[in-house]
Amino acid sequence: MPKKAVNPLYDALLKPHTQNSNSFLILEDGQRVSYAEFIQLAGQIANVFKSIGVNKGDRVLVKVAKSPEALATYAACIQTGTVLVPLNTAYTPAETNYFIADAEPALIICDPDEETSISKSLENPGTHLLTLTDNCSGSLVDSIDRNTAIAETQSCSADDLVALLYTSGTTGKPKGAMLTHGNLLSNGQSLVDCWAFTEQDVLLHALPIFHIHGLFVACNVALLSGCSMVFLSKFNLDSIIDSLSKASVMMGVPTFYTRLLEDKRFNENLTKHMRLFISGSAPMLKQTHMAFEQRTGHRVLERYGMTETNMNTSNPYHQERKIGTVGLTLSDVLVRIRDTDTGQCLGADLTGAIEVKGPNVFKGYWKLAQKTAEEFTDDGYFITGDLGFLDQEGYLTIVGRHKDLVISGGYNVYPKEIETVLDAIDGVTESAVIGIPDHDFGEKVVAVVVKQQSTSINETDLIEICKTKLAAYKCPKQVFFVDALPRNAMGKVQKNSLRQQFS
Ligand code: MLC
Ligand code: AMP
Repeated sequence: MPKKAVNPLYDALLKPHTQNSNSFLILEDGQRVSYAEFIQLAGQIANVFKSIGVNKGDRVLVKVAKSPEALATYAACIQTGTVLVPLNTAYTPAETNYFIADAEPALIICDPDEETSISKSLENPGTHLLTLTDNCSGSLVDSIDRNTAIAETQSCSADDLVALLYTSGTTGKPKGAMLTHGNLLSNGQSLVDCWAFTEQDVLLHALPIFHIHGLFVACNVALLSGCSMVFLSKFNLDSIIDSLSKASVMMGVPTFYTRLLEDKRFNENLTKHMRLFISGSAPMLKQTHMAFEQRTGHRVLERYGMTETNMNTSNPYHQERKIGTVGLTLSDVLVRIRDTDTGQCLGADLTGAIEVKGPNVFKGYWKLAQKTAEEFTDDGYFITGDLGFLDQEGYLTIVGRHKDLVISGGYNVYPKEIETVLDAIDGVTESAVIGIPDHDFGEKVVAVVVKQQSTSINETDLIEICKTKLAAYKCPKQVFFVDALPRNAMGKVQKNSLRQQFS
């Protein structure tokens, strides 16, 4: 690797901190990892990649618990020009195998418990496999200990890939969204400005690091501003309540906020020193916003993004935060609303399809050129699949989704994927999966099933079978049996009517 190479993300996120002794991560047990130590760790992991021959453009698939080492793997990917493929730890072996086959990683880093099953299913015998636990052990850690940190960085352009994040679709098959150095850098910089982050901030981080929210939005903003993060392994009410006194900013999905509001310990006293609460990944109900403001005096700042686009809009930090909206377009992003039938661009207050253009928008779907083309307009806007309107002042309100999607606790569930599993079960004639309002998760996944007359299969059986094939968060929380699914004249299942019936 050339010593003084240009590497957009390394140069902006990591290089400024090589001698920085300030805390980057504050762990649950009080241990601290300084910026310099974090970069040293990343350099050691980069050396592990180099020693086994994992090179620029190679995919590094990571399915491990949240830890400083897991986060440093992302930094090592930046440094080496390799492409991080982070996976939800909840995925079943079948789901994991799909991602491995599609991403064709040169290196897989997984929990030791999964090592045997993953290695047995590997189609490419040349794939390297290393392990990492949540308490800093495993073969990756052994390799880190044997390797000194390297300082050299791989030369990369803004257009080079740094991550592949899988997101499902209406076809039910997950697609890898290709994100570049330029995408992440431009978005991170916009967010630091928009949310007024400085090195004085301490960000309370309880999100998973396998989605853009916890990984890029949170960590890139921290690295760019030089602030610290209280790095919790997951969302846990007691840990959040204990950690709030150390923090100045918190980021979360709406479920974080509804759960906090249910706890009497969460009050104005606990939050008066905080400067900002940010929410996104799913709609926050007006009543949650209002209850939060009443309890703490803080108005949650809501923003809107997606895996393919990073963040698009945000309520402002200094000006008015309008409840029910996802705010104003970020400085380098274009958002427009188009009529879903005529394709005409719509003016203020008119609802249509939300389309987005800018340096934040991904490069395309991995190995799916045709699918990529279908998701963009001729003039280069990405069709988000969300429906909404811009008001006279430019604030965006999301009113619904054109895509068949359920968002449960901030996780996306694509009904088609669950329906495919249900429909293949003996005794099931057909199924429709919908989201219905849920106090905790915002929406919860339920299935409406037509079963064969001869079968004795019941709700528990169906949920249990789903859990063997799908990550538990995707599985229906309830199953309703009906004689027939309501269909329109075209034969399409009328999910709106099911949602009304079962909500
Ligand atoms: C966990 N479970 C869920 C669930 N999370 N079920 C439905 N929806 C969810 N979100 C299930 C588990 O499978 C398990 O089921 C049971 O609940 C308990 O699991 P847990 O791990 O103890 O759950 P918990 O810790 O309470 O997790 C809830 C949560 C978590 C809200 C803290 O889901 C979470 O951290 N969500 C954040 C997701 C996120 O980061 N989204 C960003 C996407 S990026 P069982 O059956 O085994 O008991 C994006 C773009 C953007 O959208 O704009 O940001
Ligand atoms: P994902 O594909 O996981 O990145 O999820 C992106 C989707 O989450 C978007 O297309 C929206 O439908 C939804 N989303 C993200 N933020 C918000 C928000 N603040 N309000 C409503 N929906 C949101």
